Amino acid sequence: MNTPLISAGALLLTLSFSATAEDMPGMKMDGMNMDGMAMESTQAAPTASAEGTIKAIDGERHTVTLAHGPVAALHWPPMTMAFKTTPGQLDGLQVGDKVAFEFRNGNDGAAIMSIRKQ
Ligand SMILES: [Cu+2]
Repeated sequence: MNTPLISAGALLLTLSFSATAEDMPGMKMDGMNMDGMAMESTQAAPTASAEGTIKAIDGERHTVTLAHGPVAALHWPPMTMAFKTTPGQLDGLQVGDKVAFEFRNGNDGAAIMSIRKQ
């Protein structure tokens, strides 16, 4: 009679992992090359969230420039700055959109973890 419970638990774990992977479309899990190491340092940085307005989108460099409000978690004042993105994160978004987003501020810059239109 325990089997259904165990299966449900395993399913929940699987779903959790799937959700995490979807949040980070470009994430490679091998961690053995330079990209993997860079990702790892970014991943270790704390996640912060903020709201802002899209000022520019650079499809070649995969960055989005956001005029964002204060970020209390990082003691940041409001400012305009570029964030790294992964392919697909900006689908459906355009300059002028007001957005809410989460990012990690790693050693090599700030990277968007998730972003959505408000
Ligand atoms: Cu900033």
